[in-house]
Formats: sequence, structure tokens, C-alpha cells
Amino acid sequence: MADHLNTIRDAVIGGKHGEIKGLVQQALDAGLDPGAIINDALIAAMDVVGKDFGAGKIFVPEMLVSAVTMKAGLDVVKPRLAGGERQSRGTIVMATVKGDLHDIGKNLVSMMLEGAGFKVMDLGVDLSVEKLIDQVKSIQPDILGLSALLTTTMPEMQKVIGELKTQGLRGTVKVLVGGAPVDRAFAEKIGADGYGANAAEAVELARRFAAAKA
Ligand code: B1M
Repeated sequence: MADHLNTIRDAVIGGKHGEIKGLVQQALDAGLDPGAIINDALIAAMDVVGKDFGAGKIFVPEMLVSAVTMKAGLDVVKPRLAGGERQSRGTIVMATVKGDLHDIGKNLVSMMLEGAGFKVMDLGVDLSVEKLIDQVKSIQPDILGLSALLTTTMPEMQKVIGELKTQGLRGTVKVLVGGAPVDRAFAEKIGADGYGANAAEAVELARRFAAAKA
């Protein structure tokens, strides 16, 4: 089991995008838990990549190839996660905020929320306040999930919450925030309804919101 996880982790770190799908499939065929593949191999690999990038050992192209490799691995795991529970627990709009192109964590959170029975409408990356407000008006989701990976884009979350208030929409939607630089104190400061440190916490919070509404 550890062999499969280590091989997948090393493949992501090494950016072996041509091999990753086969390796993940082999691990699934060997009976490994999809959650372990995600947490202990795919995410663990990106932690190493992030540290290496921060330390100047690798550069943006290498980081990008690792990201592409991780995404390809996630695509193989996704069907094993989603569809466990059929009845929708509610609608969640997910997006990465304006100026931010990081979407791996958001995609992962979206996948786990789908797996937990929510209808997830993923708007993608680089979403302006205006576009998000328009989508909240037209989709009328139960939850708005915002992701930010850059310290420079975190303030966009506050702008979105401010605009929801200005337009009288704040009471209609729960706002859930997350992403590596975001923490509970920041979430509280900007008036979000919840903060998820990872996908599991995001799912737990979304479940709590849904239960409170029911
Ligand atoms: Co970027 N990048 N990057 N990058 N990148 C970081 C974030 C950085 C920390 C790297 C570093 O310096 N060590 C750094 C940010 C520094 C800072 O702001 N303080 C950084 C930088 C500087 C940049 C550029 C500016 C680099 C440059 O061009 N000079 C540039 C910015 C581009 C832009 O966005 N405008 C850039 C570009 C890129 C790539 C395009 C090459 C690529 C992104 C590819 C993609 O996403 N499609 C990339 C990557 C891959 C990273 C790292 C290495 C990995 C991010 C990742 O995918 N992690 C990252 C370093 C790191 O974080 N270790 C880094 C795995 C993912 C599963 O985790 O996204 O944290 P994460 O999601 C977690 C939780 O945070 C949480 O759950 C997820 C699962 O557990 N979560 C939520 C996330 N969203 C949530 C929402 C929720 C709840 C929980 O509720 C709604």
C-alpha cells in the first residue's frame, strides 16, 4: 500500500503526467482507499512541490507540470468519490476569487462536496465580485464557496461579502472560505459564515449549514 502511495507522490513531484493515470488506476485496482490516494499521495506531493518552489529549488514551469499531473490523477479518483449519496443536500456555487488562477484545492473541495451529496456549480477561477454576485442572483445557491491561494487575492473575499450586503443578499447565502493563506481569524474578520482548512472540513461545515436549514 505504501509503495503505491509513494510511487504516485513521486510521479506528481517529478511531473510524470503521462504515467500518473495508470499509477492511480493501479492503486485503486489494488484496493487503496480513494481518500488515502488524495491525501497521502496527491496532496502530499503538492506540499513538497510548494516547499521546493518556496525554497527556490524549482520554478513555475516545474510547479505547473506537477499541478497538471496532480489534476490528471484526481480525474481518475473522482468517479470513486462522487455519487455516494443521491439526494441533493443543497446547491453550492464554488469559485476561485479574482486575480487567482489556483484551482486544484477548489476542485478537490468541489469533488468532495459532490461526493457528499451537494449539487456543486463550479464557476472556475479569476471570478470578479460582479460576476459572483450575478451568479448568486441567478443560481440562488445555499452556499457560496470561495477559494484563494494568494495573500494578494484574499481581500477579494471581503469585497464579495461586502457586495452581498450592499445588494441585500447576505442573508440568502452562507459564505464558506478556504485556501492555504486563509485562516479562521481572517474568515471571522471578513464576516464569512465558515472556514474550511481542508476538503473534509468544508464538507463538514456544508453539512452543518444544510442541517440547520432543514
Ligand atoms: Co502558485 N503559489 N503561484 N501556482 N502555487 C502558491 C500558492 C505559493 C504558496 C507557492 C510558494 O511560494 N511557496 C505562492 C503564494 C505565496 C503567497 O501568496 N503568499 C504561489 C505563487 C507566488 C504563485 C505565482 C504568483 C508564481 C509566479 O507566477 N511568480 C503564480 C500566481 C498565478 C495566479 O494565480 N495569478 C502562481 C502560479 C501557480 C501555477 C499556475 C504554476 C500552479 C497552479 C495550477 C492550478 O491550480 N491549476 C501553482 C501551484 C500548483 C502552487 C502550489 C505549489 C500548490 C497549490 C496546490 O494546488 N496545492 C502552491 C504552494 C502550496 O500551497 N503548497 C502555490 C494543493 C491543493 C490541494 O491545496 O489549494 O491549499 P490547496 O487547497 C486545500 C486547502 O487550502 C483547502 O482545501 C484544499 C484541500 O485540502 N481549500 C479550501 C482550498 N480552497 C478551499 C475552499 C473552501 C474550503 C477549503 O471552501 C470554499
